[in-house]
Amino acid sequence: MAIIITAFERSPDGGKGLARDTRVRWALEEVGQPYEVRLVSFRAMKEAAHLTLHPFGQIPTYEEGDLALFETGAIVFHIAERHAGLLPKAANARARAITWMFAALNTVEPPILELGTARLLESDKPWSKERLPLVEDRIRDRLDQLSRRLGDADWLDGGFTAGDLMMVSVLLRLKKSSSILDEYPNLSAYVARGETRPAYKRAFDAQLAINKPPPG
Ligand SMILES: N[C@@H](CCC(=O)N[C@@H](CS)C(=O)NCC(=O)O)C(=O)O
Repeated sequence: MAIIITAFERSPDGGKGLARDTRVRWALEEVGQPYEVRLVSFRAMKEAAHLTLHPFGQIPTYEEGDLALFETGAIVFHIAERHAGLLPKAANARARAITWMFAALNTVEPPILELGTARLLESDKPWSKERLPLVEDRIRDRLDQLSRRLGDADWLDGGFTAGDLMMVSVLLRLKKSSSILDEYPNLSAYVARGETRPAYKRAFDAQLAINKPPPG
């Protein structure tokens, strides 16, 4: 059954791979599943047809036959459950990999997203300059802990899993927007390891092909 995902017709990041369809593409590439992409404009995302797929009017969505999903955590988990390659077979290792997916989305991503909000939406506020270092320190708190846990391992728990896919995806936003990640050489190397995976490269190139600015 054909898999169809949605992505921005024109991503605000101009193809840096930060739009969340990239992590879904990456998961599909890791498990070798072909997929189609339906591009949506910002306006179409808020219209009824898209809202039936995604109640919050966002991308990405995932359709497969009569199944429609939203939320990248749920989508990547679904892909990982259905196809070999992203979750270990052993029950406990599998549960731990899923735990890392949640940790990426619920514990590490929020302070990173907060930095974007602080910079983009609050920079004109009189308190913005004072608040920014606090927001950055909340990211450091999480990265200190993550860095300690990763240590000198390649991946968070044995071999590469959907937990790493999600964690690397989350950290990539930081790499492309701040120098904080550079303070953690093992996390920088971890992200670079993710980026060099052939499946990530294919996912990145596919989204770039849509968003590349026209020459000249
Ligand atoms: N928690 C959601 C977040 C989805 C999300 O924020 N999507 C962004 C693109 S990466 C979006 O559609 N932004 C446009 C909007 O919210 O209007 C997920 O992980 O899928």
